[in-house]
Amino acid sequence: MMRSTSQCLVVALTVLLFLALGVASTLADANRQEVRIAIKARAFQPAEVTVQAGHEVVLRFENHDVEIHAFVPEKLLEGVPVEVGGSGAPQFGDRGLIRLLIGGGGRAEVRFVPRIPGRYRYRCDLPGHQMVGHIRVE
Ligand SMILES: [Cu+2]
Repeated sequence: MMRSTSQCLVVALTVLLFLALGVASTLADANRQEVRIAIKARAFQPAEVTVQAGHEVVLRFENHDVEIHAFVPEKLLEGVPVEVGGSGAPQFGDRGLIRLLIGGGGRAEVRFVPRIPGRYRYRCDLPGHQMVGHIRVE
């Protein structure tokens, strides 16, 4: 009886160890990609960035304009878990992040793991802005 209890304990501890290692490796994704996108004079710069599928991406938006802008992903983040940080104001819908407002001089970051390769459009939907950018997932 004692023996099987200690065997169970060893198995349980081993499972916990693997879980902990898994969590740690997720938190410290060695292939995490940080992408800086400046917003200046009603334009996303650079207008296109490339990231790798399957690894965490951190999009860092820096709004250098005085006016407010928005990050509106068209398909990229549909059904994708997203973490938003910084001074942005995110709006979520049934299928995830639909819009992130970034005030004048503001900074905001969007973390997610892209899964499906493709070239995804995003835009700023504020009246008259006509700002478009692309995120290529390879
Ligand atoms: Cu704008």
